Amino acid sequence: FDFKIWCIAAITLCVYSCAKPTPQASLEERSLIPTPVSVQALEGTFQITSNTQFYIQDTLQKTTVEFMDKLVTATGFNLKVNALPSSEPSEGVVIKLSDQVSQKEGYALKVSADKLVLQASTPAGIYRGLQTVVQLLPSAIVANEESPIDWLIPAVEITDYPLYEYRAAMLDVARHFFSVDDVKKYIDYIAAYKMNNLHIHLTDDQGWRIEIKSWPELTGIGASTQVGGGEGGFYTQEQYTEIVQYAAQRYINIVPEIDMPGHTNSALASYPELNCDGKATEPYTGIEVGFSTLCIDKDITYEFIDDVIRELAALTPGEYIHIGGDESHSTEPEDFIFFMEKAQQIAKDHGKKAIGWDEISNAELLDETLVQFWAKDENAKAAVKQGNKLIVSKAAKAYMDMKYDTLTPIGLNWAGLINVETGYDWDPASLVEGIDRDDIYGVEAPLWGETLTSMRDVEYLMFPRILGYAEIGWSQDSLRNWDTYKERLAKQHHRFELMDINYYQSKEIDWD
Ligand code: TNX
Repeated sequence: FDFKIWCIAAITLCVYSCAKPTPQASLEERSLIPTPVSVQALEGTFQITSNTQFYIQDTLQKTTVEFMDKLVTATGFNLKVNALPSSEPSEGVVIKLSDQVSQKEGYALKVSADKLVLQASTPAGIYRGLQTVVQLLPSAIVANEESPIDWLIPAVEITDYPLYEYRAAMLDVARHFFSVDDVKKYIDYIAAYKMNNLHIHLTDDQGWRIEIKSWPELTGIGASTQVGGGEGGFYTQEQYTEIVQYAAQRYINIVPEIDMPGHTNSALASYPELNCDGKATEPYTGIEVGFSTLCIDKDITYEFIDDVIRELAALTPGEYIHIGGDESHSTEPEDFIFFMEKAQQIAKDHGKKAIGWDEISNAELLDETLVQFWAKDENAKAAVKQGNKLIVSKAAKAYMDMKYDTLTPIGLNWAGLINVETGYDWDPASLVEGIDRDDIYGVEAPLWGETLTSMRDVEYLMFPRILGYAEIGWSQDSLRNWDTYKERLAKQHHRFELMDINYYQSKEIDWD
């Protein structure tokens, strides 16, 4: 009799467990971009079900809310978030701060069959780690709707931290204006790949895009045009603050740029007194550069930039304000130097450090000024010689507005064509002789907007190259390799499609 019961029990057990094995996922089915410092595959698979318990440290509720929302939307599960108990639970998802991770944005992730533990020493590190968790989940996690699939995460142990402190993209909202919602979308895109700064090019010849209360015509007149003659637009100070806050929730800092003394026609058209001849210029809707300059000899010029930087600094929590300095072909060289030295000091007076395009290293740099290397090796070297650090954005490698190939319908080609491989396969620390990793603060991929009239256009030039720039900034150079990157990138297109991203389907990639 006992034997019979034992048999029945054994058979029942077997029927249940053999007929319904826990589904498995393997790490090969997923792809991580940027590639982490260390990834160790483990046995087993973690499954998120409607019963999975989430234990999240109190102070991390805000950091994890976007992730939890995504998870609830995609799984359709009514997931529960619990406080983190003092003795760590033996199963479920645990997200907590811990001093076991030392790097500021680093994180440690351990996934086993029963448990997922994500830890970091800062909320930013947790946020970066969550982007890895999203990539370890099935692609359907990024969809804005429920999918009835098994939510599997392959068991793995990951330690990770960034190579460069500053990893950024730039959006030019001056040549064509982009709305607050568009900018938020752009922020979401770069946040997914662990970038931590968004540089917004707020002013140029064709448009002034930020409200400055002490100089209202900047937006009254200066904002009313764009390339091709459209109606332009600008952000009110409240809207700018909304962008800053949206970015901050994703641990992204905003670097606002007021480009000067060139690229200033929109200001010169708004206020006659800023012109040396006292006459306002006409609004400009073409795409030439180098024809405009603030009047270097007038006191009012410095009152103007003092007001602009004061108001902008008050709205900007980050350490940096970008003061431009590129292509000032209508400014005398000595005037340019005089002006850029003053502009750095004005930024400093308002508690900010300056960033300037590489021409700025012709001037005497303040110790904390960063130089954005886009054009000339000599300028980059001159900056390093002065002891200043670089943001590397070399146009021929990192300009997302360059066409991929001759058939690309939008974009420019003055710095050459940048296909996916060219955009990925370079090292910022070996571009210029004598410039090493220690001279480099970070990497930025600018997207200039002369030819971009919609978010579809933005997406087309951004995807997939942005993933490569994110990896260049984050991943150890010794772990980067075009052949393996290409395979990882090939797996990402399902996500682009689920998000309705208008990506460039490069023939260089065997899209899975
Ligand atoms: C050069 S890059 C510029 C921009 C243009 C861009 C187009 C830089 C600092 N200046 O004014 O928009 O080329 O690629």
